[in-house]
Amino acid sequence: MPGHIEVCKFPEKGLRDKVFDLLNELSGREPELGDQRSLGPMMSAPLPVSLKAHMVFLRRNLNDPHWFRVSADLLHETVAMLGDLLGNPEAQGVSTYGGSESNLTALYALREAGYESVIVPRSAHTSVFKACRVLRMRIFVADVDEELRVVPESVRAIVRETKDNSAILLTAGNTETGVIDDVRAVHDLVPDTPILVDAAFGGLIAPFIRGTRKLPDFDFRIDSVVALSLDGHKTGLTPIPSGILLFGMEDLYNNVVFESEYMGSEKQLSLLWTRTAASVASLWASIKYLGREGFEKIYGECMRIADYAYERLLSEGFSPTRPELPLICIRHHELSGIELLWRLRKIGWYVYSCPSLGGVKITIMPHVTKEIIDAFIDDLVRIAKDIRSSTTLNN
Ligand code: 0PR
Repeated sequence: MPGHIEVCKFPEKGLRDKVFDLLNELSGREPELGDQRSLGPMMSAPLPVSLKAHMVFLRRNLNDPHWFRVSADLLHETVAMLGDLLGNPEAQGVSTYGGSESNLTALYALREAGYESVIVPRSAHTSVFKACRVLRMRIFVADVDEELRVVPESVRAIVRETKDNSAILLTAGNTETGVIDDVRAVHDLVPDTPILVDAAFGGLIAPFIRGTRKLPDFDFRIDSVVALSLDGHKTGLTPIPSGILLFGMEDLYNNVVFESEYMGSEKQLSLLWTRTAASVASLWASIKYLGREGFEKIYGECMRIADYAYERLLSEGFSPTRPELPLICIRHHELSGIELLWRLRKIGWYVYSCPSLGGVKITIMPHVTKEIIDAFIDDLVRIAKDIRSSTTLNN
């Protein structure tokens, strides 16, 4: 049984239909992404229409466009809609499992184009560091400010100092504070260096809340942005897996197009061979179902709740980061973030930390209501009081 350390033999006889009951029992024992108490991950429950699309296209191979023409068309339509949203209707793109595979694929395409190193802010997602390790690319780490946003001058200094042929990778919605790197400021300082944007979190939120608040630019409207990734399973309300990597330059895209002679004359896209079309069908369905109007409504509401959480946390004596996207790192000047985190986890709050700032991270995704936030902050305040009074007693 999962969760037990024991030798598990390959069964002699099948359990037949009993496996259905076993599955029900086992899956009831752990939380689901998008549960009420799931506040850490940048994930929510999928839209029913997206889940349906996922199930329907699960057994279609996106990497065999000869037989699965419809699936291939869904990819092209999804890429076109996202390119339109993000400033380049001509963008080409591939499906990925999610943010990590997008980062790996984008960096691979750049490495093949002759870029042997990459400059990344300290706040880039760990999958970027992992990808560079796999690809044996050198990493130069740029400084970030107190919100963990890249310091553009630090990037320029690295470009000037290094003799390497470097590219830059920036984040639109980083993992710990959710802020968007000022991609335009970096472009203005080093206009000839190509920029990849990891918009796994912000790609499908920022365009929909821009009307009501000022956000840094990060998309293809900036000349040196050559690739941009975003995730359906983070903010497109799809099941996992669902990532899209867009390329603004044909040469880079061609680096992830492969021959597949034995399967016919069609090309293979991206780093995997067999790939379920569920990933794109689910995102295609979410976009068609919601449209711009639907996304604006959903993420407008997430931001309203995030602003509410920010104000209430301030009034309760915490030091939250101001939410640029619906994500907050909560700190307290006297209390350890790690202790808060473990106490919250102990009572069932599925939260993560923001280790660079020593706090607890919450993401206000579409399943998170004001009532959930109030219940969470009530618990947080109680825990903080508890820790403080036990520290006073011990002294
Ligand atoms: N880029 C950024 C900015 C990310 O925050 C992440 C993951 C990735 C790339 C990697 O994406 P994939 O996980 O799709 O490869 N951020 C998620 C988060 O912090 C990771 C995650 C997801 C963690 C689900 C826990 C979890 O239950 O929410």
